[in-house]
Amino acid sequence: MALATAFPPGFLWGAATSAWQIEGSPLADGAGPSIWHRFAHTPGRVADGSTGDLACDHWRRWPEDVQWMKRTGLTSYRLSVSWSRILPSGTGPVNQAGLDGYSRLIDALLAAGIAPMVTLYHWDLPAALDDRGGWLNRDIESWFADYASVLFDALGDRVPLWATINEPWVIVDGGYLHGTLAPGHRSAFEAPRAAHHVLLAHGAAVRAFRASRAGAAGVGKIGIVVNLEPKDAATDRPEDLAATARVDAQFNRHYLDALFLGRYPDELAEVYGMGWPAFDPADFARIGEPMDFVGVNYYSRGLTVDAPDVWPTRSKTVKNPAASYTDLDWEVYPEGLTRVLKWVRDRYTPLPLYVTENGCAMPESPVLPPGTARLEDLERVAYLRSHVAAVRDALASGVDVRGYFAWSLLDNLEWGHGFAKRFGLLHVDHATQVRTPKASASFLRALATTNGAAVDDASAGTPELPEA
Ligand code: IFM
Repeated sequence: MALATAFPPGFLWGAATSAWQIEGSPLADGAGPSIWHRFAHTPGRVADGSTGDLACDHWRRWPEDVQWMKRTGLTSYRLSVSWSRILPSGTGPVNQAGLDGYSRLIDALLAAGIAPMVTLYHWDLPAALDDRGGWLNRDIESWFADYASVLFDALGDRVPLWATINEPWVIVDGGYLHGTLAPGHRSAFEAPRAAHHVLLAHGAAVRAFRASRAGAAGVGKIGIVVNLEPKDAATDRPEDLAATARVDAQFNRHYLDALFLGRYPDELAEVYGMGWPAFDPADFARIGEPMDFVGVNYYSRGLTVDAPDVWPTRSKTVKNPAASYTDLDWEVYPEGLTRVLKWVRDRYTPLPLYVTENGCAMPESPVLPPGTARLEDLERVAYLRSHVAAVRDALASGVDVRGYFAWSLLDNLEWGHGFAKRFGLLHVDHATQVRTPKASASFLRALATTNGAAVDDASAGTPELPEA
């Protein structure tokens, strides 16, 4: 007898990845270097000295990886395209070999019954554009729209879901405010300008989509992906409440307020001080170009206290002694996912939402004992189960959620942390490139094959994956 499910028909069960984190071969087939190629080759920038030169070797092993997706039962797969594979200099001539690589992958996904969601930008800006100012140059609004148009023209007939930008907060906070991610700048003057240009570029890509053949014909949908995290004050001291409002503005509201309310939160002037510019009010109409869905990446929450010495938000996250934490020291807090989904609906928009990333890094060995057929990552299964239940709670309160994507298909390059932090449904031995399924892959398969009913089935995740 089929189990009852609370998930609507057609709900997508997927996994997500990004180009730089898995592809490897960054300069193959005519590609130009990206800022991540440069950054990772700069000594001291990536914790364990890892580069994307091999990563998960997905650029060459994609047929095998599609087989793994099939075995995992995915109904959708979220990938990103590397801009400098398509336009090696960021603008100008198209590199057909790069385009062909993604085109083949999309055909293989469709043949396997897996709907692709394609992200246009997941942090790997062409290095040539960084040389022209990168996200600090307002011309990036048209550079990005031109790049997006190449993809819409080439792939638009086959891609049902497009995401313009992945996680604007990370692009800005890591890349331009704290310098922990490429291109590694640290400036309260640059960060708000980079953020504004990211948002303008998003709006321009949405307009380019509507003007494209596929977009004009109503083929495919387009949205943005934001990372959200409830910020909760650790106490009710007025200082902690004010600090929480500042960091909530800087993390959560900065981008969605601009996209849906046509303004920036007041607290940002306080956070960025002298760095905060006067923006042209007319820009908000360009930013707020109507889109079709919002993607929400959710991992954790931030329990917040006032911290006068912490630049520039004067706030910091503290530990919850009652909670468990992942290998990245992120609090496991599933109810936060229900909260952010409801919050987006209540504060911003009734548009369909997708959980475009959710998952956890857990301490797992880089090398498995010989003969290991499967890794029993039961903590990850518990994490995914509780978060899928949180999505069900959001659905029960009327939020229009259309899909859930686990981060990530493969153990991959976790940016500045290198290979040390493992998020995969499949274990990857980075010396041999052997993929070994984890129990979480079986759990995702159970979710996909029961349309979510397996969330209540304690044995889901036990069976081995079937052969392809
Ligand atoms: O690995 C990242 C991904 O690239 C973007 N979202 C968060 C993930 C885990 O840190």
